[in-house]
Amino acid sequence: MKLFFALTLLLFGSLTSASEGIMISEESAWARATPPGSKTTAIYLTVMNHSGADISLTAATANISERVELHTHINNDGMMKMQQVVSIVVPAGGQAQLKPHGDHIMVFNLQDQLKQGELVSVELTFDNGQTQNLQVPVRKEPPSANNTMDHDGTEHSGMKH
Ligand SMILES: [Cu+2]
Repeated sequence: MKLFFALTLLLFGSLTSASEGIMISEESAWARATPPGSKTTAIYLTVMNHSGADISLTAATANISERVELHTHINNDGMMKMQQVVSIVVPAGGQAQLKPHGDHIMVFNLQDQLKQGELVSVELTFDNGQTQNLQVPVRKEPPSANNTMDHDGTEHSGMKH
């Protein structure tokens, strides 16, 4: 029984490392700084899939709240609205960009204000069995000036859920 378990681990380990699968672009990751009193924020990052099969992000946790959800935006009669989703697909050989006005990791019930320069510990779980841990810096704006920026820093603060 012990041997079988060890063997399974070995097999699984070699399989996942051989296929590489998911990689997070760490420089793309950021959590939005919050104004005082705000209970929600969002985390954005780019996920790359180096495997030949679609992989889905199925869960996210963060050390700043018990309640973290995967969200997207939908266009509802010209109004952009946030909506919870069960997973976010990262296409085979492609990437998923979590960014403002698109898919994002939503954080509720914030206890403390998030300030620029702080770090959030995030764990992502994927349906291929991979988990990824990363430290996400808190920022007021996206890390790259090349992003399609609209300087909408209030995206989540006025949202109703
Ligand atoms: Cu949201």
